[in-house]
Amino acid sequence: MDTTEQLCEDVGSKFAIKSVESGEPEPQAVAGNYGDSEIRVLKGLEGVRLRPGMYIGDTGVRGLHHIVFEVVDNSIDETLAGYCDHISVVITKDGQVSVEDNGRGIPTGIHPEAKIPTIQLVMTQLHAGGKFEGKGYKVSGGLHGVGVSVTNALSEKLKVEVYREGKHYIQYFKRGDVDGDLQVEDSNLDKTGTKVTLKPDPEIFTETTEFIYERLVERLRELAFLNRGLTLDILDERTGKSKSFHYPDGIRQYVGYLCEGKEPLHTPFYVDKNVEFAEEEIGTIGVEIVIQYNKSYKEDFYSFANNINTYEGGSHVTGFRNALTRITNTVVRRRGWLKEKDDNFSGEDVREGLCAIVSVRLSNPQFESQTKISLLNPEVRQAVDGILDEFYTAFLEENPDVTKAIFEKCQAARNAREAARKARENVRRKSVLETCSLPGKLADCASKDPRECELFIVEGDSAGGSAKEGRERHFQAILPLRGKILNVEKSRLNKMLDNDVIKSMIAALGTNIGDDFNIDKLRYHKIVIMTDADVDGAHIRTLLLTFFYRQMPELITNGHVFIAQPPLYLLTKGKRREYVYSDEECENLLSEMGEKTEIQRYKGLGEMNAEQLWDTTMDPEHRVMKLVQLEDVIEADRTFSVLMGDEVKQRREFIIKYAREVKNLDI
Ligand code: 28F
Repeated sequence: MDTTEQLCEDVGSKFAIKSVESGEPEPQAVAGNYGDSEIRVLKGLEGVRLRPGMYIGDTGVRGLHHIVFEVVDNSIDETLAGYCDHISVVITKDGQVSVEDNGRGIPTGIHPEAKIPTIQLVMTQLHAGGKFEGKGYKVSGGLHGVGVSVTNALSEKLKVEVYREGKHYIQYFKRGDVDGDLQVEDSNLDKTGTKVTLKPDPEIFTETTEFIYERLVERLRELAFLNRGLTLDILDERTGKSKSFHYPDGIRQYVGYLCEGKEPLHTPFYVDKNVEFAEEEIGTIGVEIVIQYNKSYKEDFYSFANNINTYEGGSHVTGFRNALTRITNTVVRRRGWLKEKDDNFSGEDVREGLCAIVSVRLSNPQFESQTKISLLNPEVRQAVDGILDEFYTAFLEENPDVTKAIFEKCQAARNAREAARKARENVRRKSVLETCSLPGKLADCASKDPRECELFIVEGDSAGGSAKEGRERHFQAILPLRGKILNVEKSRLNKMLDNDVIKSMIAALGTNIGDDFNIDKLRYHKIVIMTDADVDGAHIRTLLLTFFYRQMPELITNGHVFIAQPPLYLLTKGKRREYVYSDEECENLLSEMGEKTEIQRYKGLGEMNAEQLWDTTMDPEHRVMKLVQLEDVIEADRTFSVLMGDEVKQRREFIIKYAREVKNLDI
């Protein structure tokens, strides 16, 4: 008999069905006669295979990695319950992934209500991932919160192993269905835990089933910072690469990592407390916050809810911002530094040079949507506000030197903002930004329909020349960038607008910037950054991405920014000519083409003629472009801070490390 159906009869409505945001009806829920335990969850995992996107977002690279994170989240739940301090991830030689934790091991006995082994229940029942007992399992991660059964459904093969009470249990699954009974053998290993080994289903992940080591590494590092004391290991057997993350001081260390390169003003403020709510549906909310000001002018703020990066903020962020502004103003007034006649500092004043992380844990997180990751629960705002009100106020009161430094920072920010406003008004009246004249260097396209228009921002005049010659004039525009564009991190708005390169770029895009940004005026829906494949090129790309991220973030969140991928080599043998885009591809092709193959390495775009540039990099039929995503930019932003920030020592180290490749890095 189909286990899922059997299960549903027995457990009935105990299983909450999470609403999905697609607006489509629930495929697996068939309403019967409520109250007669007649709500059936029909073949839940078939629904998952039918519409995987509804459960994991997409079936591309992102979704592929998501199914691993879903398994890791199960282990993290065991960590949060207090029973697991070590998680190991392995990418095997044959491209499978295993995740192992040292928790208690999924129970293997017959579940009293479902009447099948709990382990089988966890693996085959939607949303059954520990959330139904209530005891000790209150907080659970996972953006989609769908549980490991979804991973199971989307895996061609999956093996679960449990070490518990001196036994080693094994069960196999195929595309979500059990594949044989639960096996038991004596284990002479003195350990407990759960291990899942999975092979993603190529029928589902049609684009690729190849795991990217770095993608897993990034998430594991983040989880290690967010769960202090937990050790997360990863090994890639395909390459032998491995890493281990362990941060006893958790998010306090995260601040050091994220604001690497910036000179801190004080030792961080840190708090980790639970707030109890009388309402049973709310229960306990965990609030963990770290705050550290540095000498930069930027705000570095990261927020998490149940280990998920809430890029778009939400109630915890609102709570944080309000409380920070209010508390700072109250404390500096009480000290008499802000006089009665003075205005309060604005939120922006208070956040300049702030590096902070807010991480909350709650049992019933409500997220706004799958892409715009934002936390809704209103009670969290109150929890965060209350915690800061008590502990951050005390911190400032007890550390007058720190408070003084923050006060001076706020004042400098306010003065600068005032000066910038005046300068901007000046600029606005006479500047190129408001007139319709386009910069002289821009080779514009003929079409006026932004949807089909593409702007190539090209490094160097010579490559710019080839691009102009090679382009399809109807919809492709070229803006060559000469020299170094200025360092936006260290400059304020008024100075930035004096820069010619920045000015011509803003004029070409048509949107204006900052508060005046208007996406409806965007003249090109694709903006393609085309730089050389060397350190200088990477530098210019970082500058541009940082500029977009800080001044025109919607360009990035709306998916308008791309990075061109020019080839690295041209291989020729006889009549055969192949452009190659990576070192790996080059090696493979070389062995295929055999001896006497000629290799030409492209050191810069300038080495390609117009036709080659069109064929390899600009022709929509053949080119490869990388869509810039928020995560890429955040990493660029960090790199940028290291390069441009205040810490000279780190900058030197970075430059020395890459010195061999640098032509004329001028920072
Ligand atoms: C590699 C993936 O899935 N680890 C897990 C546990 C431990 C328990 C558990 C999991 C309890 C009531 C369902 C053990 N002993 N790693 C994992 N470790 N699930 S998943 O319980 C499942 C729920 O029904 C566990 C006592 N309580 C809980």
